[in-house]
Amino acid sequence: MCFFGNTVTALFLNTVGFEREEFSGRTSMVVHSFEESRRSFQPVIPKDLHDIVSCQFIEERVEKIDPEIREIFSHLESDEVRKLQEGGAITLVRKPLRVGVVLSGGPAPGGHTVIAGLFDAISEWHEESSLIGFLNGPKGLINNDYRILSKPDIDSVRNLGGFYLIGSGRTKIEQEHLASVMQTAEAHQLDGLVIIGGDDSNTDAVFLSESFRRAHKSTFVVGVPKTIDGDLQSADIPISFGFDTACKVYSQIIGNIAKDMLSNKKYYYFIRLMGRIASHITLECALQTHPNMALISEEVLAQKKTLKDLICDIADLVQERYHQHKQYGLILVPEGVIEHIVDVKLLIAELNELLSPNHPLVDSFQLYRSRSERLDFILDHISEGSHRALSLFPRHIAEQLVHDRDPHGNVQVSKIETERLFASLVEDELKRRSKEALIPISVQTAFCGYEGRSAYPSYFDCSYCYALGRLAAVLVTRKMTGYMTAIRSLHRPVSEWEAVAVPLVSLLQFERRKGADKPVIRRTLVDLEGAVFRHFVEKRASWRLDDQYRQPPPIQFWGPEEIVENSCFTISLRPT
Ligand code: FBP
Repeated sequence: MCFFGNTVTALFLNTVGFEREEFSGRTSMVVHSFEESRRSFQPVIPKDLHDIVSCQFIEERVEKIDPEIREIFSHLESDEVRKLQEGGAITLVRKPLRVGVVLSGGPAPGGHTVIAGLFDAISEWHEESSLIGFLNGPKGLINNDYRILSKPDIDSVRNLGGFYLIGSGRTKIEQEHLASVMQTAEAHQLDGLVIIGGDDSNTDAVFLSESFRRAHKSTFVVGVPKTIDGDLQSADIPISFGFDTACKVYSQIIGNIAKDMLSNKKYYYFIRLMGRIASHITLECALQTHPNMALISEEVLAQKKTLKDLICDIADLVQERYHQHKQYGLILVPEGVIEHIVDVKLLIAELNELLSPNHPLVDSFQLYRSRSERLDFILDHISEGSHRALSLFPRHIAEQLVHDRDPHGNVQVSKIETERLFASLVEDELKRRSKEALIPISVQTAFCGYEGRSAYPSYFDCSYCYALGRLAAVLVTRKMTGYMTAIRSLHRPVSEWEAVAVPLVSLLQFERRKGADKPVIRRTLVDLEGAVFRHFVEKRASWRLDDQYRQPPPIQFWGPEEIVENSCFTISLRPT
């Protein structure tokens, strides 16, 4: 029976259980054998991470720490960046380890592989070591909600996407939670606690390591750089894991849309891409797909563009292309751009202050229950400039700006439909401009977000994540606390990648959060002087009117080396 015939039978004769079973059996067999091959894939291990027993750290350099930050984290003495080297005459007592692991924040492809790397390495250290997974993010740590991870558990998720093995969450570990977390660590007699997360989660990690040290507890806390946004970087951290895969997934989608657009030549596509603050994802996807325009939030900010300026820029593009008889085009919009537009940025800063717990008006604001009443209250109490900016937004978007904050106090830009906002404001602007003849525009919008976060990790992310997991285990065995795992030289073959421990305190800076200045792990924005952005600037003028769209292939895991093992432009153009 042909597969198509079977599908039709299954759809129409759905009372016939046998047909349905056969149909679903075949499809799940494909998924099963694909996943089976991925599960049995063994990533290449960088040579310095091969033998985790005899390798040793050497001091590479001492970082300069802000004295105020140093004072807050006075129990985390070491400011040294340390590089791992294979071999060494060290004699360590190898007792079984008890290590806790938490996945924190949004999923990023490769999280399961980090856990597999960690599990394998602690088992190599001592076969009776155990890995305790805290469930659904930091709240699992606070509530001691956990699961002991066995080898079959780990084997079931090797090199698969998602964070579902133990779940994730965005709970912030506040000061009042520290005692509960310490109780949890005590209850499990944890030697190590590995926090896999982005800037906010690693901020929690550094506060936790300080608290453990201050209380003379021997739980060593290690952070692992995760986020598809790619903004957790430093001189030693070229990129966070998940970025490579997410960009490849989005680029494939954008490339497909571009080919569809070119086939019909009737739509303008406004595609919003994830990236809460930084535009690394949009920049990478632009280099991969060659859109007619890609906004880069950091440039928008540097050029102090207002919302009106941006809308006029896009309308100019549409007008120019129209005169070339092109009534279609591709525009990429980073979700975070909204916070970088000069008038909207001022508005958000004012809203954040007004809604902070210590603001005198916050109690009156809380008295209003509905989103609409609360927006009216805000409109009555903000400055004239912010009032003007807020009034430019359709009401439902204005409400999102006022209300949606995550537990860390960030505006939830993934909920703001910037692509629709821009598309409709550009339509209005074109109408306004047309004195004699209307410049027609027909728009389609799309959001590339959640579908990239739990994709099957690319070959690059599998290798990278496995190495990060192994390195986290090495840090625990060396009793190093308050460090982030870093793998450098990612542009080289995997065997030559370098493993480094970076003090978390060296990544901190003061930022305004919930109405107060707080030390937080800094996000790295797109460097407008850097090689990646400069490359984009060199190319973008030719993409504007000519149609040079590129359609990147789907992620391949098996096949020719140059297709499987390639990493993104963000790595290859900027060797670290
Ligand atoms: P992390 O920084 O936690 O990795 O999350 C990044 C991100 O994917 C952003 O790009 C996006 O704005 C946000 O998560 C969406 O978060 P949520 O899952 O809470 O909707």
